[in-house]
Amino acid sequence: MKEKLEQLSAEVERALATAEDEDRIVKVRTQFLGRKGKLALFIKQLGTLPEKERPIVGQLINQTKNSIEQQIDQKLKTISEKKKKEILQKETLDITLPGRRFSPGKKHPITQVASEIITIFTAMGFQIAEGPEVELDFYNFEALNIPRDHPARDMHDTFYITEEVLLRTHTSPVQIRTMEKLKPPVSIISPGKAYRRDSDVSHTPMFHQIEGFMVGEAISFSHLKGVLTVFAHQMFGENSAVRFRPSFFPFTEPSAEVDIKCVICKGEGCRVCSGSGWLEILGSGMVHPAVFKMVGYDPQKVSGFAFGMGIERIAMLKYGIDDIRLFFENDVRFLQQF
Ligand code: 2NM
Repeated sequence: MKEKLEQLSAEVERALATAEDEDRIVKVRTQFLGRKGKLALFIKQLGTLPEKERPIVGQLINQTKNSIEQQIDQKLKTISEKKKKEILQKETLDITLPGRRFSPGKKHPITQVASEIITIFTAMGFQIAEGPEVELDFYNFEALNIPRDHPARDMHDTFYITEEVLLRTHTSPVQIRTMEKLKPPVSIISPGKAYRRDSDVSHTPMFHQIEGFMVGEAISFSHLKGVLTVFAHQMFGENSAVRFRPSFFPFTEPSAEVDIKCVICKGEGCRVCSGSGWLEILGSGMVHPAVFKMVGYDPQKVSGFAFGMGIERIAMLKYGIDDIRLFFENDVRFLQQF
């Protein structure tokens, strides 16, 4: 009996030697220690032994049982430690490796230039006004002294929705709406989108504008020159020469366009400035008395200047960009440069 129990112990040892995972070891346990296992057969035989031998053999069986249990526990422990080691090895994190690069987004160049322009004017005391992009013919044209037969009202320039409703072709209607609401003195800029049926290297059907006006009791052309010269210098550098060239707009009289010395050729004359040595940056003028009458201002009492510029155009001149469509393609290789 004792020999057989020792054989059983040895058998367990051999079975465990080839068992490499927990499932197999659990099977070994059932095989030897289970209710119908090999050790159970010994316990069953206990009853057939002479009464004197029973306690001794019983003890022997118990010892064998304990030894088998120990062997199995030991093996389980070894396997679980081996597994843990493998997991640690596999999940090793090399904290000396460089991190994943991520590039933070940035503002669109048009937004950046718009903010710059807005900052320059708000620093000079201008307030910001906004208004609808879908406008009435009255605010977009009529109130601005643009007569029915003016070419700017041509179907080729304006997106009409109905006969009286259209997409604003400039942000001037915001100025009209503001003058209707506020009494002078008032100085406002109106940044926003404008729409024209036009498309080439320097025109897109939607573009951005900033217009502005300053109206009060004795606002003169000198104020216009002073404010717009400050703007040109802050936008393009204190050294950029500025000139005021006579022009025409239905809503201003007199009117002037503002040029700066060509940023490309410094005035020598090149392809960008068409050989003139100058670049137009904005339009301006003294608000027409007819416009004041439209908004209920007395042209005998108040005067003022107004101006308007395309943000894309300013951005193109500032950064030397020759195709306006680049601003609308949203190619990150272009956008990342600003
Ligand atoms: C320009 C040029 C000249 C302008 C005039 C007005 C208003 F409403 F006050 F009469 N707003 N903007 C104006 C004047 C716009 O853009 C080239």
